[in-house]
This record gives sequence, C-alpha cells and structure tokens, in this order.
Amino acid sequence: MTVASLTRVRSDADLDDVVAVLERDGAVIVEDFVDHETLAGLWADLEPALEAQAYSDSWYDGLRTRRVSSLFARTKRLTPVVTHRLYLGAARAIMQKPVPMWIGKSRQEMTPSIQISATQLVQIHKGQGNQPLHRDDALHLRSHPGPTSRVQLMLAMSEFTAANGGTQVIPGSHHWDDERPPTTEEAIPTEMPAGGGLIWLGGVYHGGGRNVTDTPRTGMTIAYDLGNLRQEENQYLAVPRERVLEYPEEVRKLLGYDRCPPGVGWLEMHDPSIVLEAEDVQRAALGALVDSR
Ligand SMILES: O=C(O)CCC(=O)C(=O)O
Ligand SMILES: [Fe+2]
Repeated sequence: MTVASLTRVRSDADLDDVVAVLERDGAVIVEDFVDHETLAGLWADLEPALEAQAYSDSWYDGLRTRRVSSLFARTKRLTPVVTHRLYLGAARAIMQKPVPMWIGKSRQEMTPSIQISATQLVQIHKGQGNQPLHRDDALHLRSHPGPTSRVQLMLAMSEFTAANGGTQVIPGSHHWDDERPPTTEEAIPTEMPAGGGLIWLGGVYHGGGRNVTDTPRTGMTIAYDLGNLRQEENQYLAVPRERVLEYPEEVRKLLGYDRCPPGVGWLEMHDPSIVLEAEDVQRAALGALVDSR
C-alpha cells in the first residue's frame, strides 16, 4: 500500500506515535526539527566548505550536486541534531531490540548499540535531475522486508519543495521485497521549511529530487546504523580525537567509542573509549601499546 502524503509532526510529538508512523510508512516529517539559532550556527560552520566544493563527478551523486562530509570534524554543533528526542528516540526504539542467546545454560538477551554511520551535506543546484530511487541500507546488503538496521535524517538547511529537489520518498516501500522495482510515479517529494527534518528507515526507497528553480536546495543527512555493522563513513578516521572530546559522552559513544554487545569493537579487551582517556589512564589499561603508537 502506498500512502498519498508524508505524515507531519512537531518536535513535541509523542515518541510512540512517531515510531508507529515510521513502522507503518517508513518516513515522517518533523516540521520544527531544529531552532533558528542551531540552524544559523550550522550554516556559519559549514557554508565555507560547501562553497569551496566542486560538483560531484558521478552520475549517481549528481553532476549538479555538491556534497561535503566529515561533518563532525567541521562543526561542534551537531549535538542537538543527533540527540533530538524524536530522531535518536526513534532510532533506539526501532533498532535496539534485545536478541536472545544461550551462553551455556544461561539464556541471555543482548541489546545492540547504534552508531553514527554517515554524515553529508547535499546541495542540489538548478539543472540537477532526479537521483535514482534507492534504499540506503542496500549498502549493507540487507534483505527486505527485514529488521531495520538504519534510521536516517535529512535536516532541511534550506526550504525543501517539490520544485527545488525535496527528497523523493516512497512511503511504505520498506515493506516491499527485493524484486519489486521503485518507480518515480510512486514517490512523494518532501516539502518542509528550513529547520525541518525528514526521518526515514533504511529500507525505504528515496532519492534526491530534481531542482528546476534558481535557488540551491541544501540538506544535511546523518544516518544511524546498528552498532555491529561497519560505518558507511569511517568516523574514526574522519573526526580527530580532539574534536570527539569536545562532544558530550553520549555523542562520543554514538560516534563509535562504544562496544556493541556482546562485544564488537574492543581494543585490548577494553571498551574503545579508553583511547579518549588521559594518557596515564590509557597506559594503565593498554600498557606498552600506548608507547608504540
Ligand atoms: O539529497 C537527497 O534528498 C537525498 C540524497 C540521497 O538519498 C543519497 O545521496 O543517498
Ligand atoms: Fe539515499
């Protein structure tokens, strides 16, 4: 079943209601995702990189589209975006489902972590055509329908309209199998004001829209993936340690300085966040490894 429009909520909406919409439609628009001040700060930090960037050189990424990644390295101001109660709340509710397992005679339940996987500004300019509709969780070769391994955000840095390339979404397409192809007739453009956010599941067919206006459309996309998958964008290489330390502990963990239960991501049998500790604490835990770096 395809629904005719995307459900719209406000930031103070009930989390359970938003999760229910996401489970049903695979997508939801939060009209007031960030406030004006947050948006202005992000523009101040990120616009120079966008201005300096050439158009993408691949047809898929868009020959009239500018893309800038490594966003945590470029700004300290992403905390309200990635900890937004509806975005982080929905990502946790949908992906952090306990998995039962036996360890000897003990039945245990392990709840996976989630992690920031990809960050990107996507600025679509006049003359850019529709991006091919795709599922972003195809990156991890997921089968559909199946458990959700990605919950993604598109923050409108500028207004999104049907004419300027507002993200095309096929509601409900996360329920489809892997043989059914997406068609542009089924896709609905995301229309939202600057500061709005589209949240969608990794199994939903979507793509950047075509821009037939004179004004570029700018969006910021950030993806949460299950913590036991490889990050799409390598956050350990993209974000310097000093910058990671400027973010609160919750965000550090979300950037990957955390173990996914039962134990993916350790360093010398310790939690990887040990590398964010002072040198003497690291030396006590890691010994000679610290000096061999
Ligand atoms: O720019 C957009 O609206 C969506 C871009 C997208 O889906 C992608 O590049 O994977
Ligand atoms: Fe995509």
